Amino acid sequence: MKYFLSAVFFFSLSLTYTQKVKPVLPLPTKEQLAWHEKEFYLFVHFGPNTFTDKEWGDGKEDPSVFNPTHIDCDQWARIAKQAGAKGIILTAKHHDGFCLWPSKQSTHTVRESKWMDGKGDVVKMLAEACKKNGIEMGVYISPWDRNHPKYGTPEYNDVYIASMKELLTGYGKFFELWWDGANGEGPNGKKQVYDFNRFQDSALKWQPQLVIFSDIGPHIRWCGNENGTISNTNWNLLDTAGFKRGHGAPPTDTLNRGNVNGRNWIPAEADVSIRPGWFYHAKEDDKVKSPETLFQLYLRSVGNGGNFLLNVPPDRTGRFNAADSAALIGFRKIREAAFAKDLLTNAKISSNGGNASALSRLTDNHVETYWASSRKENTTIEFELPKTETINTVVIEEMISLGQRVSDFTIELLGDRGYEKVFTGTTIGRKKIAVFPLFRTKKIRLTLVNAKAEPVLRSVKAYFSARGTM
Ligand code: FUL
Repeated sequence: MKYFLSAVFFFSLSLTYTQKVKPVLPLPTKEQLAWHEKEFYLFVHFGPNTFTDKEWGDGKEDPSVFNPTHIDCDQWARIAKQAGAKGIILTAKHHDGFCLWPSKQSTHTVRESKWMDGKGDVVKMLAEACKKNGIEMGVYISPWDRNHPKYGTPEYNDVYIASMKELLTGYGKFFELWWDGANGEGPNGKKQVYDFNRFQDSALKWQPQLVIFSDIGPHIRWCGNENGTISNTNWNLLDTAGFKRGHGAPPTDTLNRGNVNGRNWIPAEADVSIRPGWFYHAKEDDKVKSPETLFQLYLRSVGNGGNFLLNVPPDRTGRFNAADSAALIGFRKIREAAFAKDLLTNAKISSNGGNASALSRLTDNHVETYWASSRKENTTIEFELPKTETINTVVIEEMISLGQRVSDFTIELLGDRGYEKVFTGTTIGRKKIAVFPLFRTKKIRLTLVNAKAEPVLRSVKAYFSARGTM
């Protein structure tokens, strides 16, 4: 009998667990889903510019300028880990063409520098440090190369692919490959016609799990600005037919919001530097963003359903500067305090959207479980807290493995004069962090006003955080 009952229990569990839901296309790949879960990771701009005080080197710099005195990639990875970042994307090659590894395709590399008598390899050092600290690594390989003599000729495409091959086959797995759209002139005064299709096919042949970033994907899109902010309305979908990288890309506003009925799943990544510049400049030591500013950027990137790529440039010693490290740790502390205690854990939940027995899936803290509404419009979900609480933050997640659906929602809180609307939102997607003025309440009503199909939510959480809105 006992076994029978537990069998019934598990059968009904799996029924609610696997509510039959028709996916809304397009869907993310499993690599994209894994990328969404990363939320926040670091960018590291490092190279000759660090030593010449430039943002864009011209490729004519003497390689011996690259000479960090105390390089410590383990410190980068350790601080990244302590800050809660899930990985580091390194400028293996920036526009100056200087390779941070001893590439056979170039004579402008660490090998030609005085650093470690030309025997150093920053890519290798960082790959080992990331592995040791349990975070992942990605590479930015600038297609624009202001040093390579072949730039501007068809052969440069072969050179680019050969350099990619060295990186993608020599240093273990990377999680992301980063391409910007810059296409300026090379040392011969010529512009290159990049063979991006061949670049892409080759990269995926060597590392099929890679997600590739550029302004139009194929896997991850630029969010259209370098301020680290994504629009409140953010579809993970984009139409790319007829568009090109760089100048031929869709308007930045479209990149920021995505296309509601876009044909491809290409979510937004928000890149920004912790300082005004991408590379280290001593004169910017007092311009490092504060932990509070970083948190506000997190709310406007991850909190609008995208990922947050935060650049932290090592200084001339080859270490993160103390000011940057302190800001990163402060940022972590604010996040921890803001999301310390989910006040919905023991809430009573009801809805007009059916499937009452599965509603607890919304607060069960399991990433694979979800609740699907039976109605396309005006689903209301009410959460009754065990006692009156002060709250100012609600975090909602859609089950994006089944497609992105919700286009309009509201949050109301029960006060002395009945329900009061505290937040009007549009899309949810991977995550929406809704922040509003402090409010004492015992009941929260979430209304999914409109959606492309019956909404499917992964979770709803509520918090009190002593932080204001931007
Ligand atoms: C841009 C580059 O031109 C900047 O120098 C920087 O690397 C930024 C992240 O991407 O395309």
